[in-house]
Amino acid sequence: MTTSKFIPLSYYREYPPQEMLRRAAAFRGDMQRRRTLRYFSSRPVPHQVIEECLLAAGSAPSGANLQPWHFVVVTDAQVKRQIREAAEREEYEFYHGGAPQAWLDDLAPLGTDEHKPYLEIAPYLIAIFAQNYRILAGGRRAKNYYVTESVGIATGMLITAIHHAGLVSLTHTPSPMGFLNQILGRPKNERPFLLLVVGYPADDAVVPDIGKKVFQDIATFV
Ligand code: IYR
Repeated sequence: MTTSKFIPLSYYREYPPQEMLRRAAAFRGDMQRRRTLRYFSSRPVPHQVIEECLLAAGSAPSGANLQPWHFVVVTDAQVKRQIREAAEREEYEFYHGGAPQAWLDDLAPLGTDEHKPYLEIAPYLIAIFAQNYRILAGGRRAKNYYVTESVGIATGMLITAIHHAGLVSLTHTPSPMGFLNQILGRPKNERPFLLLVVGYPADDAVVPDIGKKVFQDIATFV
């Protein structure tokens, strides 16, 4: 058994209650301005910004701190085209008989279809992979824990970091997305989790006129 080593909690910051409330409310307001976008500009975004956002995502909590994620940042036009073509093939199936009518009805307010031009227009596609298991130094497999929860939390933090930086994103989930392993050369232990499209909004970007649930419908104090 390895013995654990502990160090003092030196990074924590407490705020006086009023300041705490001001911060919480300001953050809430800022988060409520985030919108998922489907209309991107091709304007370049500095690599360093994306790197900072990925480091923020990488600070997420994870099962046994095994950090079972890998982020592939795609900027190459050729690779983006391959991803768009593969995604649109899958999406065509989805929108033309693959998806049950009830699902298509639920999606109607979003105005989505099989056309995904933003996969080539946006400066960055971030393919997020979940590592279902680990390969140890000797080649043996070892378990990861709470993989979906861990990668979901990291992805949420990435979306938050991207918004905080002043960029927009789209959580895109072509299904199935096994083609991402093939195109991006990722190993068998990695399962494509989500494709995040990142950049500036197009000048004429629009968003669906939809809202979020009110507090009483999302939370209960007991
Ligand atoms: N993956 C498809 C369909 C889709 C599904 C859900 I659930 C959404 O919230 C949005 C879209 C697509 O990207 O069009």
